Amino acid sequence: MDKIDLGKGGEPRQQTEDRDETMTSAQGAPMADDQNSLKAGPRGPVLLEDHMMREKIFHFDHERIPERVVHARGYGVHGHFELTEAIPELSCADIFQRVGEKTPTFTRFSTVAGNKGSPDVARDVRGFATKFYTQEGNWDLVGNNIPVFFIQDAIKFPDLVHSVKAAPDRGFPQAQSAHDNFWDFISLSPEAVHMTLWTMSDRAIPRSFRFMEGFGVHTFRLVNAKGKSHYVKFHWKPRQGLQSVVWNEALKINGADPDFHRRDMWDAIDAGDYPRWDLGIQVFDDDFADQFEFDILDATKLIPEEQVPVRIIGTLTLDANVDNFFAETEQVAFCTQNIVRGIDQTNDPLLQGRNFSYLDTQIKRLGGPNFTHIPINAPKCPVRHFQQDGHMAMHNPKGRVNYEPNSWGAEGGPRENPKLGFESYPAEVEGVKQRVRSETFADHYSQARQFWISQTETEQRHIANGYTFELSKCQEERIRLRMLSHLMNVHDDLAAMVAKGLGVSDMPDPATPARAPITDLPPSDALSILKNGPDSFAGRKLGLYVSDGADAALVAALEDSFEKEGAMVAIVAPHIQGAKLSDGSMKAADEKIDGAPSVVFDAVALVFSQEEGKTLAADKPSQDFLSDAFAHAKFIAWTDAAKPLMKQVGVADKIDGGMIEIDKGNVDAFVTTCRKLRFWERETM
Ligand code: HDE
Repeated sequence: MDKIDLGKGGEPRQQTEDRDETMTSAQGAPMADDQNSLKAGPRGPVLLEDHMMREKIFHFDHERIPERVVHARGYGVHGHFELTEAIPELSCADIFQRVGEKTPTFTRFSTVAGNKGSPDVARDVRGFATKFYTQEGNWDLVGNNIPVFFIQDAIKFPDLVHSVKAAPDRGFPQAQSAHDNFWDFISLSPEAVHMTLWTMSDRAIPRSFRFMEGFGVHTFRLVNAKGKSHYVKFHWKPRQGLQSVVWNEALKINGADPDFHRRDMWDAIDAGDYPRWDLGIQVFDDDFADQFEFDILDATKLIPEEQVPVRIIGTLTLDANVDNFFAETEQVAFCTQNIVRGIDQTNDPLLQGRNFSYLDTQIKRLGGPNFTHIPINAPKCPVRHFQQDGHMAMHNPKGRVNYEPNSWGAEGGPRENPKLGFESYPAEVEGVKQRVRSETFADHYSQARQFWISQTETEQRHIANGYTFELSKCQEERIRLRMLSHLMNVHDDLAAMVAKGLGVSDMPDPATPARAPITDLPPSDALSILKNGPDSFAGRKLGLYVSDGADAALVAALEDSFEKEGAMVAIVAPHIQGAKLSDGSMKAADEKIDGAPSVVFDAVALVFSQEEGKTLAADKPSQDFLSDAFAHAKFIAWTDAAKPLMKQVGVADKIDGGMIEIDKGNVDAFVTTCRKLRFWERETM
């Protein structure tokens, strides 16, 4: 049993059993009644004297902190990083020295534009920020799921963000870029065109956080113990493979389950299916930087993996959900300036601006300079310095010495350590002070074209549809045409597809490039999702729709095979109580059909009895379940009893390679079929 330490002048007093469970005020005073305020008579006015009520309501009034100005909606999880290849020749960072060593981490995934309560599957960039609690201090890799950015100079960030977020007069649109202000800004900022190829692609509507890549975006430095520097780009490669949803599906998921991504992460970790990413580095030197077609300091460009291969040096495993969303996910404060010895900054003007912004915004958001005392932000290595006081100071050193140099010997506190301490790489700097954009940042289209030609036809179609959808939400023709004039510089096919989608027959003149000619670069497979999809159904979810009287052996075989594959199976039934199967057993349902549209599953199976099959054919949610699964190119397993429903939604005479008639004998074949992402051929049939 805990003792209450009364501190100086008091003997610790034994707690009583009663006291252990007793609710108290914030001052520790036991509460007798938390249901009624203090009144003058049963029907009289509430007394100002009621300190219990006032304290409780005062605290509630102050429960909220400002949401992040961008990346407000996020989801954090704990994990660890394990080094698989030491790189002392490249970096003296402690985390990169000992193979097999595990470093604790906290990762927060996020959307960018939407408010804290916005839906998860908005078309947007995803943040992928990881705090490594290394033995030599916290290192934050604050990345995105897209390797390039919209702008080249941090001074444009407030404009970019204002343009994408709700318009200041009307306070909408929320969590989307499909509107005039965004495309007005983009079409006036050609440097952003490359990034929009990515955001119009399915990368911006990931199936879940587990199936997306992460990128540090900027070029950083690795510095070894001898002070030698190499440039580096950081990559996260998901062991789960890459996977996205389709746009019509995303729109419906947002209605069916606005928490789709966070629920997916929570469920996977809760079930022990821990997602993993390999940490890759692209390392290069000044010689490469000098001969590379683009400026390595320009964050609107990437370095193709064919030019500098990604070397895997470790693995991130996310293995624990948070205990308290506010304390951990909301209060975590990432910052690009949190780097450790062996890792350093470069002159990328976007990165330099970020280094100012993150610390600045944390002070406002978390209320003062002591947010490093909050457990989620506190380093797990010793922290010793002379910073003191301020709001909510939690670490208050004892003793009289709070400055240095000092001559107090051992009681004089911490000292600098030139052997261990952080040293900035002594890069040479010279130049005339001027407000300019480097000429070397001027090619805005070549890598956009490279991205386009690296996609499969299916992906190209989705990108063109993405632009068409978004630009169709722009009411100003001048904005639609201006954007089209940029797409003409990217690729004729893309421009033609979007023009057709918009109904534009009179093409505008192509935009005048800041630098010509636009170069034809070779395709890069790493840029495609479909060329890097998973090779199993593991981690994905089958929606197994069963009715009363459904073949119990078939239901069991499906559950068994999908679980062996490492997949999840959700039982959907007409009633939440479940379905009585052919053998008389009761199969409990995870979801009632109305609450589990097929958009929340990766593949579906329809296992009905003949009689129920006829009834369900007339049921609207059942019709939507099948017709959406079909429209979203999903794999569908069906039995003869599902025929009336198939006829009803008009797919009975469209049976294709993605629709498998199943019985107990070919369940494994259905699993194998589902390993592919979708039956994409259906989209063009
Ligand atoms: Fe951020 N960004 N950003 N950003 N960013 C923030 O910091 C900013 C940029 C990214 O889960 C803010 O604590 C500027 C690129 C992530 O808590 C803010 C510029 C990349 C997160 C900020 C950029 C990112 C943020 C808002 C242009 C990918 C969420 C709240 C120079 C490499 C971290 C906060 C989390 C958050 C500023 C551009 C990633 C305002 C000025 C490029 C993942 O400080």
